Amino acid sequence: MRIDAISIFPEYLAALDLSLIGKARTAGLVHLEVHDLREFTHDRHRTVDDSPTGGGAGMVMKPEPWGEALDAVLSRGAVEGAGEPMLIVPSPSGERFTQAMAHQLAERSWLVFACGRYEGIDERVMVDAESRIPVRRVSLGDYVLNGGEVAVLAIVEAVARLVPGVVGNADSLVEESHEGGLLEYPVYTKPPAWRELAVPEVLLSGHHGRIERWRRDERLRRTAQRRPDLIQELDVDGLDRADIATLAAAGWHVVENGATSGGASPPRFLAGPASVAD
Ligand code: JEE
Repeated sequence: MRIDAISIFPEYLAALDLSLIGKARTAGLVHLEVHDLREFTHDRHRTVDDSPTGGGAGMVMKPEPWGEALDAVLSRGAVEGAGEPMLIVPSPSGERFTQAMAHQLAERSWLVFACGRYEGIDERVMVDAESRIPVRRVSLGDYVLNGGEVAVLAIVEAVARLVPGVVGNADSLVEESHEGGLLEYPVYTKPPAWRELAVPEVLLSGHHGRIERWRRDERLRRTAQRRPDLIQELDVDGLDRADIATLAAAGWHVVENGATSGGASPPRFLAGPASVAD
């Protein structure tokens, strides 16, 4: 996979050379190039921003350096046989970045990231790029960052570890694919007692079936506690009797939707402590 990233803070993206991306890079699995947007300016002050047309607070990134930077990066990658590019533009108003999106991006041979700063990039840059290549505006989450660089660090790390051969332990990716909409179970290592805190007895029992059951119960309890949105999305048909008992103890009960006709079994869903009848 080839990755190009354009930023006015290229040193910010140097962190990608560390972590697992560094290894992926030396192994030739990921080819990363970071570009300084200011190299594509022509004035003495290397200006990349200007006031917002129509008024408003802050500054906006000018389209001309972005247009030239993207033209240069795209023509270079094409010559070097990078395949079909996709432009990713981090934005507070983008679609939410998810693990599902990470998997989609990991399928592509070439990703180009445009890191904005200030109040963002003149919209025409994305519209112009969209006339030639697919463009996705992506948000890390509902909080405000100062620019796109941190989002690029997160997205590249999440995507690159899905590229075959990058993550050392292939088993962890297999395990991740079985996570099925629940949070993780808690993990422990030696020593079995530390600062008067014991590792849960069951994990030392060597009893595989009991360990699996305990871990699943922990996942259900933690998800019920912290992420009711994920419980709401669970497929009730995929739950066993022990799951249903654990969820009931956590305040989530299976409810049958009576308003169904015919012989088909009525749809069932989970109703929680805070679920509002409508
Ligand atoms: C890219 C510039 C800073 C701050 C205006 C008006 C936005 C831009 N999850 C995420 N949060 N923030 C970003 C992100 C922030 C960026 C850029 C991504 C480029 N900035 C910036 C404020 C504003 N605000 C009120 O609503 C919120 C615009 C991001 C990602 N990915």
